[in-house]
Amino acid sequence: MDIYPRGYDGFDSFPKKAVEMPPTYVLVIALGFITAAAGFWMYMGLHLVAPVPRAPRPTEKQFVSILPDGTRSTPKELPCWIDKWSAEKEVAKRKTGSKAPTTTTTTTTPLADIPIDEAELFVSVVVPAYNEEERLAEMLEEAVAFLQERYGDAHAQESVKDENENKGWEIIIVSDGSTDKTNEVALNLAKEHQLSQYPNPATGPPHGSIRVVTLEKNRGKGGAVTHGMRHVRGQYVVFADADGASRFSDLEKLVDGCKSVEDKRGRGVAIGSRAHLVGSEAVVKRSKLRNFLMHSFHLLLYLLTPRATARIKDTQCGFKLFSRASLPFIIPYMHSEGWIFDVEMLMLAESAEIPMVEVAIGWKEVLGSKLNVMWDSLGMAWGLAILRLAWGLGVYSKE
Ligand SMILES: Nc1nc2c(ncn2[C@@H]2O[C@H](COP(=O)(O)OP(=O)(O)OP(=O)(O)O)[C@@H](O)[C@H]2O)c(=O)[nH]1
Ligand SMILES: [Mg+2]
Repeated sequence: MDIYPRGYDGFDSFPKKAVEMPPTYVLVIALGFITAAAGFWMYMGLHLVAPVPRAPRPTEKQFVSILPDGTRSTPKELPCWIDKWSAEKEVAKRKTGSKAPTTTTTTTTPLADIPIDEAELFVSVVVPAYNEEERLAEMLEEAVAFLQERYGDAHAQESVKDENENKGWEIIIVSDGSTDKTNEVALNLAKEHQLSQYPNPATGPPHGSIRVVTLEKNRGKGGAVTHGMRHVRGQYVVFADADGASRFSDLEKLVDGCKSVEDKRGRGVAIGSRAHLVGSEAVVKRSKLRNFLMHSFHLLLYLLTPRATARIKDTQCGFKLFSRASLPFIIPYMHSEGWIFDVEMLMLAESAEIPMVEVAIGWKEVLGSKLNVMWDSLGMAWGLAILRLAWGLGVYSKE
């Protein structure tokens, strides 16, 4: 049976008269509304997805080291330049009623001039370590041997310090919620070195050249490095991977590079770079996928980051050095917990007009990488986009 009226061919429009379009100005207003709503929800969404670093827990502000008698210390309070600096900044803000510095005006605002505690030693090394019982000891051996030879005992007699003020070092190992024997390995090594290889100080503060800090819960490399850098005592601060991939003695090159670019306020950043190794056996031997992802990431960086950061050839190298004066312009404003934190550090340095220099360093492939090439690359691309948007749209600020 035919259920449609006679003459209906299935393509009739209803109503039969032509559809009237609204006037153009209505369309423009509607489009404006839709764009504003999309922008609003994107902005709100950004608030939800942009990482917010968790506050350190009380035990995370403590360290364990080896005492002169070879026993393990009880947990002791870590010095924390940033707490004091933040408190002073708050007071200054309230007094002057001035606004906190914003990205490009940082160098001219008085708040930015609040100094941090003076350095107590020449160089601090921050080592993020997540389940590194296998790889850490070798890295520490190399680092301690170099530091001790080049920068001497952290507790050297005053006269030795006077001779050469580039004296004293510390290593802060930030065990990032490790579930293996990372802490044991670090403390055992501290014990061996402090008791056998080098003389105990007759007087002065107890040994503490290697400090082990434990994060209760895994944060990610960025979180661990940032945490360690809140507690450094050095005039220069370098972070280095626990796998010992970078040649540790190149630290001296980083120090020299940093000194050569420092501004009048002593601010400078030296970035270890493996860019000169592209094309070498170590890089060529990597899988095609890894090299492809590396190039894609470089392109993304070039497109998404501001000029000075975009010019850096190797943003991801785990060997970067900061002068102490640079720290208050970078560390308090860090958000990234994962692998993309290096880029945030460089963007912050750039926004505060801190001079940066890339320094070629030696580097070797070390087995046991924790990087999942596919997933971590996607995570980094996502992290970079969020980071850029969050800084660009004011979700992150230097308040
Ligand atoms: N704190 C923390 N550190 C991590 C985490 N994953 C890796 N690391 C540390 O980051 C550093 C570098 O890790 P690797 O696994 O060597 O990764 P990578 O050097 O970027 O990659 P490769 O070039 O393949 O070696 C090491 O010191 C690790 O212990 C993590 O979840 N948390
Ligand atoms: Mg590595």
